[in-house]
Amino acid sequence: MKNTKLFRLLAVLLAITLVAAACGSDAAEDTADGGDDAAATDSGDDSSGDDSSGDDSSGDDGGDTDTVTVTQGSVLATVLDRGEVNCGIPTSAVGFAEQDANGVWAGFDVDYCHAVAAAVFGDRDAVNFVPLTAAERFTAVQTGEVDLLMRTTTWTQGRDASGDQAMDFGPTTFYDGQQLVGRRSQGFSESSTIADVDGTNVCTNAGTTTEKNISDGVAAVGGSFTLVAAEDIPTAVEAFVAGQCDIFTSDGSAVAGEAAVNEDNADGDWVVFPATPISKEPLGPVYPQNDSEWGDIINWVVFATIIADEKGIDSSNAADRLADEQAKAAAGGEGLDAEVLRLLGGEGELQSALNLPADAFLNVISQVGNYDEIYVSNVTERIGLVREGSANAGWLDGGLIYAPPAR
Ligand SMILES: N[C@@H](CCC(=O)N[C@@H](CS)C(=O)NCC(=O)O)C(=O)O
Repeated sequence: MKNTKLFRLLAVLLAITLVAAACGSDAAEDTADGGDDAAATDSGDDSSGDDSSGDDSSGDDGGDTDTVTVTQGSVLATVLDRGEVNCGIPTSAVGFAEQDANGVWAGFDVDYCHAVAAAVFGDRDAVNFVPLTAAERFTAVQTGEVDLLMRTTTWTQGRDASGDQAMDFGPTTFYDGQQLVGRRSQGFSESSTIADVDGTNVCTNAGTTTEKNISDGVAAVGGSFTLVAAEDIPTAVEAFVAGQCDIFTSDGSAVAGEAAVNEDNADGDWVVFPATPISKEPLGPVYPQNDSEWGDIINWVVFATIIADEKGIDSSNAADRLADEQAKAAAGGEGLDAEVLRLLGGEGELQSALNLPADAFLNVISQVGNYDEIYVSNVTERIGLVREGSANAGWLDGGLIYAPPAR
């Protein structure tokens, strides 16, 4: 940290220019212009046919080819120098990132931005939120516009691979899967399947795995459909509400979130299907490629929230738990939970070894909360999804939320 200038110099030296797949906004603009332009009848191989899909090897987010400057290394030094974390978030995703009338952001992804700020600066508010559409998000990581992307982003092989994409992925914070919503009055029910998509108009947002999955899935059952790709989820839902689409599809959390906030529109007529999602959507942090120092920080902030949850440490008791463990250590160690002591910075150099303050995770938990608090306050209370029985339960409860030990 003392070598801030050196780090910055190195960052400049390491900045390399790559030809990368830009996330074209064409699809979104076309849709905004009139919907039909963006629609493409899907009949198999060329899948969605939307502008954002492209045919590049990078996966689902290509399109036009632009030159972007990719910064590698020294993100921590840059962030410390700036005094805040630039954190990319959804423009609007129920329970994950929503802005109130005063401009204040809240949500599951927003809280993980706060958590990183609390770890680095001891101040959950040392964060600058950068709302990004799905099509914009990866360029923002690759160019260094954001230090961290917490934007309902699915970890895929193509996005993670070195090369054009130039990004790394952290631990999954939310295990999701793609679902669809249709209207009962149009014959859809809980037992509808992907085969029932045949012949329909389907709304979603551009630049997503969502487009690819629905295209692959419908083609695999020999069907075809018309994709209406909007710039963002609210626009896609508006089109569904207006009857321009028979089906709205997205990550299950977004489908459930939109059903929750559109009760009037839904009026009992909306039905989510199929029961088992059509894809795996492991959502989590994304950051610039090849920066182990920064990647380790992001990863261990996430793990700290999970370990705290396992240990029953939350925002109301973290400081007391540290004091208790310190007292036990001072009294000879009887009853001591050494991992809690280490996690909260009361012993050892674990956080210092990450180039963070020793009390970094104490600040994360006190100022933002543990995994369960973050999940419940945003996802359960806003959308109605519970952890119990889902992949987002802790590993001891049959779920997938798991962290390596703080040792
Ligand atoms: N997880 C998928 C979909 C991402 C996505 O765009 N999700 C929606 C719903 S969860 C979203 O965040 N919308 C907010 C927005 O459009 O800003 C991906 O990574 O491609």
